Amino acid sequence: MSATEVVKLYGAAWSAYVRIARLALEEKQVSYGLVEVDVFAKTGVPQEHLKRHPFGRIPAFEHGDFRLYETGAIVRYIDEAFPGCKLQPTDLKARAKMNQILGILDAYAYRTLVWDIYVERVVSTREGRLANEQKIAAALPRATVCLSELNRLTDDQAFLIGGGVTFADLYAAPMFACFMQAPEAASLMEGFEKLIHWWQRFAVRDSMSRTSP
Ligand SMILES: N[C@@H](CCC(=O)N[C@@H](CS)C(=O)NCC(=O)O)C(=O)O
Repeated sequence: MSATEVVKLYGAAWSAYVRIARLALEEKQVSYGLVEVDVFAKTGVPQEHLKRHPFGRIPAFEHGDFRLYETGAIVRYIDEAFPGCKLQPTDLKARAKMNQILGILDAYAYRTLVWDIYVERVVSTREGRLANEQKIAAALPRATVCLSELNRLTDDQAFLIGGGVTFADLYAAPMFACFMQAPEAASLMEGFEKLIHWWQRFAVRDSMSRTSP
């Protein structure tokens, strides 16, 4: 497969997972097209999208006639198929810590920070519906565990792990871009200085402005 074949990402700009894949493409300077898919359409997930992603999620990815879904598989493929900076540390322990952070973000932080806090507080207001306060209150202690663990695991160098961008930054940044809009974020982040500094540096990166929803 040639690195010059057309790259397409199917999804929506608002999606945190789509943004992770876009950040990988941007950081590797791969040109790609974003094809809009509305997985929350009143008529359900479009049939043609279910052929790309039988679980009806976004993103789905194409490179020439090679198709993939699941963000973890997509970003690893992008990193290995295209030239440019490497997004996975070569050092064994750094790579293990990066993978641990990805696990935390996938399994705990996405649901807690994005759905239970950001969507419930920020998106609900935008859509004119009442926030589910119980859901938010239940999420706060879980959010503290997520933030405290991310703060503990980060090296406090230029990026979350080490001196170069890794998947850890690409996964965390879209989730933080949502979460930090919630008024709850300011007090939840208090004391997590390493994480605060990382976010201040990463939020203004070019790849972040180019993928801003
Ligand atoms: N395990 C999937 C998760 C992707 C995911 O949850 N995407 C969200 C948008 S950020 C989605 O498609 N939500 C639609 C739904 O929940 O029905 C991946 O890693 O790609």
